[in-house]
Amino acid sequence: MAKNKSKKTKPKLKKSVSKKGGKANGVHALPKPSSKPWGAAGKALEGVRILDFTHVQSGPTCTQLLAYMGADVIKVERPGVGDITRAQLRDVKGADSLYFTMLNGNKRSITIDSKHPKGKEILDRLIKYCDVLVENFAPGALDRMGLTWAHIHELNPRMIVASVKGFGPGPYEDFKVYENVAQCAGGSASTTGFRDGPPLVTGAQIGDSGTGLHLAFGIVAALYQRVRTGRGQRVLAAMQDGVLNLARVKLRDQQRLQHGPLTEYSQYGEGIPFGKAVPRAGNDSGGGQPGWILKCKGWETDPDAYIYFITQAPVWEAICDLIGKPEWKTDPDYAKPPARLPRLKHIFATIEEWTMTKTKFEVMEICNKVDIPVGPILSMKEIAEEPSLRKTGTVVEVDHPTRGKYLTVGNPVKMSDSITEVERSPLLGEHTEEILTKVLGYSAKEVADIKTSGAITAPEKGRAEAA
Ligand code: CAO
Repeated sequence: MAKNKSKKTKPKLKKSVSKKGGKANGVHALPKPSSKPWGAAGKALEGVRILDFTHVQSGPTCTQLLAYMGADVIKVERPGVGDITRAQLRDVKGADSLYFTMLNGNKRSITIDSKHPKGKEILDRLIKYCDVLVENFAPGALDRMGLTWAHIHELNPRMIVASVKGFGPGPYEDFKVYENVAQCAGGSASTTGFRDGPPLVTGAQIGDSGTGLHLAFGIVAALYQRVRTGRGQRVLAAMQDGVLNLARVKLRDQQRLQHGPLTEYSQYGEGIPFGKAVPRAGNDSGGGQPGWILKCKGWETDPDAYIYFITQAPVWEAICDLIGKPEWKTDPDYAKPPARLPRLKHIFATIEEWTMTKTKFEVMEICNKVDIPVGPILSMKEIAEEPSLRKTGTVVEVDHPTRGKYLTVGNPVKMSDSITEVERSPLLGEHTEEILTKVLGYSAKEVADIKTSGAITAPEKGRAEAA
């Protein structure tokens, strides 16, 4: 699956809409179905050029996905420094961190000082060349660089300007935001954790990567709309909004609470009254099928020897047989879902007596044979070593010139006619000259002048070279 970075040259943009085989205007104006073999008709976003002004995690997640889909992503980084994550959580001395490499695959890197007059000129050329500018700077930073919407739209009315911000318009719009701030402000933290403990943040980066996903969706939709309108637009994904979208079942429960207790929450069965807001529900299932995390064989020494067990109503009888409680199939206290709700704690404790006699994989095997949905708690070590994830390209090993081999997450979306080939992340400024000459058409002499101007090199280096 992994592929070495190949030099990309300026792609010829094909007409997005053809009159052949459809109406002249609108979404039906499609070309005839391709007769090329599946996967040989180019990638989904081939020809789309992204000016990637993102850093840290949320924005880079978005642009990496677009790159996986075939877009040409040109990442602009500050000379000498680059994306701050290149040096954060470093595990190999002198090499780009995994934080950076795992979020910036399939991209090209150009260094530009966006506040340098020559740097601004290069950026203006890139704006004219690209289809989408993606950024996740602090509120106002893009404007302070002179890259206002008015400026961009005047240079390139077709350009889509896509931003991640912490909050949407309102009292907090000027605030800087990181992952956990968004998890807290988006309703996730207040509804995660155990009832008698403090709010918890989750390991899954729903604020950063989750919002990057939302933004990618917005960009693709804007590209599609542009086919009809011919003009770009601004796309905003606020991290608070993205987290809330992912936590929408809890807003559902907030409204249900006005009509009575949440009977599927285990606190109902325990006779603990509900307050005014949705409580933390531990490992209760978020849906209508009660579930809980149960110990499996080896739990005393292995922190991940657990399984998520769902007591889905249609397979209740199979569960009773498995755990040696066939009498529960007809017992009025257990036979029907509403009768079970006040007894969930006891039910799961009983199921756990059975799961503790098996490994999580044995439980998975036995339960799935009779259609009982269960989820083994997989450690990251197990996931990294899982052959099926390697086979599908979800976990990919890539080679990097300074850090060597590393694992990354490939495209989680699999498409039958757009096959992702995962490439390593670029070194800082690796493609600066290539982009200046082949993409923007600067001559060798102009590139030499740009180099000494300090617009693409770190200040000290620029001065030294100029001297
Ligand atoms: N050349 C010159 N200057 C550059 C540059 C370049 N190529 N790239 C960035 N800069 C400058 C910016 O212009 C900005 O300068 P000013 O403050 O003078 O305008 C400066 O670098 C810092 O940018 P920033 O404020 O965005 O960065 P920060 O580290 O202070 O804040 C973050 C980081 C993430 C909190 C903030 O960018 C933010 O809130 N972003 C939006 C929400 C978001 O995406 N959060 C998720 C981050 S992942 O956890």
